[in-house]
Amino acid sequence: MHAEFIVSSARPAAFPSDRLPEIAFLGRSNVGKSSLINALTGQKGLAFTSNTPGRTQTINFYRVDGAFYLVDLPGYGYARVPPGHQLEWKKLIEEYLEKRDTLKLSCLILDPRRGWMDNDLDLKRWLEYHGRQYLVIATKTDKLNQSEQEHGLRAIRQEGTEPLPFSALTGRGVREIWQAIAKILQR
Ligand SMILES: Nc1nc2c(ncn2[C@@H]2O[C@H](COP(=O)(O)OP(=O)(O)O)[C@@H](O)[C@H]2O)c(=O)[nH]1
Ligand SMILES: [Mg+2]
Repeated sequence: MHAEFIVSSARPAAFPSDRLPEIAFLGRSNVGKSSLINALTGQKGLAFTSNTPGRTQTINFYRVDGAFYLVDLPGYGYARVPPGHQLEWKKLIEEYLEKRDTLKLSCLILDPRRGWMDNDLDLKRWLEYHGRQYLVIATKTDKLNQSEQEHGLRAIRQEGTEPLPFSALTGRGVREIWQAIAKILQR
């Protein structure tokens, strides 16, 4: 598999226009979106990861095998971002999620230590309202012991979705996520 960075932009006019299918990754700042993309592709430096969240207000497109895109969306819910930026974030994300007709699947990434936060739930309801297909991923499971994991996953199920357990550190869940993506791309 070969993945390559294509473009980072906040302007829809600059997004790829080759109409390949897209798989988007959504979640709070610092939840682990970029790490997940790196783990999926097996390319550590592909998506930019950082400990200073809330910086990226652009949408990053990575093309895999010239066949489809993995799309890293800007994170939300970072308290230190000024309110004006949160509005910009909302506009950018909602426009992408609502209008992008090449979007086939949205992966909503949660931290099972925190479970559903208000912004996550807003996004989940938004995706459902707009009839968008989505997959919930519980990441950083390596940070939890067995009973903490069970507790965290159970709390996520309360909202009627089965989370897919993942760890960028151990590679747990990589195969299952690819299976879910392959199923969508086959249609
Ligand atoms: N232990 C552990 N740390 C992770 C995992 N995924 C991400 N991280 C760390 O969490 C921080 C934020 O990750 P990043 O991918 O940049 O999050 P993003 O803001 O959602 O793109 C980084 O320090 C990562 O190394 C994981 O599965 N396990
Ligand atoms: Mg990131």
